[in-house]
Amino acid sequence: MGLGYIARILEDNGIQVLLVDNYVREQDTLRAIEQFDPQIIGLYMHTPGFYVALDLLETIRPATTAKIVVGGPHASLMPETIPDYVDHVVQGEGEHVMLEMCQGVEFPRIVNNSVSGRITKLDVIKFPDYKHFINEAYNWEFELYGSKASKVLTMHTSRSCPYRCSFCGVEAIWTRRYTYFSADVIVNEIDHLVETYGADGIYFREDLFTANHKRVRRFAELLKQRDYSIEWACEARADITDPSLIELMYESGCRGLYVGVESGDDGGLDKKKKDLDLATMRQFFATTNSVGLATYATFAIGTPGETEEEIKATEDFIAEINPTSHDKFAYLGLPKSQDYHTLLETKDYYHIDSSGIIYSEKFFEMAHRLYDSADPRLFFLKEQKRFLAENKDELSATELASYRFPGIISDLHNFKSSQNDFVAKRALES
Ligand code: B12
Ligand code: SF4
Repeated sequence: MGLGYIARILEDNGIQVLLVDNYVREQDTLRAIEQFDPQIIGLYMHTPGFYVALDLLETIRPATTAKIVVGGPHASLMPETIPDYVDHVVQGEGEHVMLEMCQGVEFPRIVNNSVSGRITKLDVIKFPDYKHFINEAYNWEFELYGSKASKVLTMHTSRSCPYRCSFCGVEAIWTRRYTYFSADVIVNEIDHLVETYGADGIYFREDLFTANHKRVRRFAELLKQRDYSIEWACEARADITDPSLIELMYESGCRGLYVGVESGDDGGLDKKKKDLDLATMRQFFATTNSVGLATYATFAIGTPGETEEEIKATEDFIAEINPTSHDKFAYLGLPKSQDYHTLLETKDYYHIDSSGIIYSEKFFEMAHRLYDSADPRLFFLKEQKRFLAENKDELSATELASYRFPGIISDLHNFKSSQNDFVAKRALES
């Protein structure tokens, strides 16, 4: 979506754009570059994709004289890890910097747009043009929530999150300043997606769609008044305690909420700086369950300082709140969250890879406890430890999986975990 936003502003200003998504479908990027012959190449980089992006950069650099620009979460967080031959690294939002760069404005190598460059009201920009995505093999469904919708289009309507969870890197990527499109503009865009592409579902994939309850209420009211019906799902916080808002969301077509619950212990929630208590979460899940609104609850387990008692209380709490589905993830130190800094201070890790990801001892143990023994993630970790012991290459788990050990892709066939199943399917498709 990030590249989609950038493409939109460039195209609206008469600049030709070719958008290549190697995540959904691995493509011959060199050939695409040769045919399109761009003056500027922009690359999205997030930390999990660091090694993949490096491989791509190393292929591209000798083959083109085009200016190469890297942006995205990893560029915002760890610009120092991006190779010197990259002409520009953009931290923060890319729309205006890329437009000005294409128009010939000169920039320093590292463009820090994270704080002062933030677009305060997103309504001033346009949503990505779906012509770039519509014919690609994306997941056009949201089976995770039991919905039968089959033309589910993704939207991203807000940036950042005003909260401060200790394991989360959002603040370091965006600052805590929450910006968003207004409800009216979102619903107008949905009108367009329904009319042009026959959309029957919208999946809001953003850090926190529901941070501003007033916006959510207005959005649901407007959508309910439309003469078409459409289903939607989003990432939410378990802090919506007003049952009338949850009911309204359901009536407007909401069929699924992706909720980070994280712990079943008030002390544990405090340590994770969740700024929520169990009583509020109980109330939230009682309402979603009574309304029939599906929930997918997630738990980051093994964050620094978490105790066995807290983990046991989390198990009990999952049974009590009864979400429609849930997953527990072993905490891995993605750069620059508060917990990440704690791990650096306590030195409680066995490896930091070149992208900056910290592998804590607890992570290794927790992954073996939480994931099924056939889960390929465990295979990645074991291989990674072996590599480290033999002092060979420095590889991330993801990298081991997708690039160095193609054979294990077949293991993904058997890999079932509600959310990651989609990721696995995507990997197989591409
Ligand atoms: C949709 C999504 C997914 C999808 C699709 C991922 C994909 N590969 O396409 C799914 C569900 C599969 C997914 C999975 C995962 N995800 Co995810 N995901 C997102 C999410 C919610 C939205 C992405 C988006 O559309 N953003 C909207 C646009 C507007 O923002 P943007 O992409 O950052 O782009 C802007 C700027 O960064 C910049 N920019 C971006 N590219 C470029 C390029 C240039 C040249 C320039 C100049 C600027 C620029 O300009 C853009 C417009 O302003 C983000 C959260 C987020 N807020 O971005 C997490 C996020 C990217 N995911 C994250 C993580 C950790 C994961 C997983 C590891 C989770 C897990 N434990 O399994 C996996 C990894 C899978 C993989 N290998 O990619 C982290 C990455 C953190 C990091 N340090 O990089 C994020 C940032 C969430 C977070 N807040 O921590 N994810
Ligand atoms: S985990 Fe969710 S609620 Fe907490 S800071 Fe990150 S995005 Fe916000």
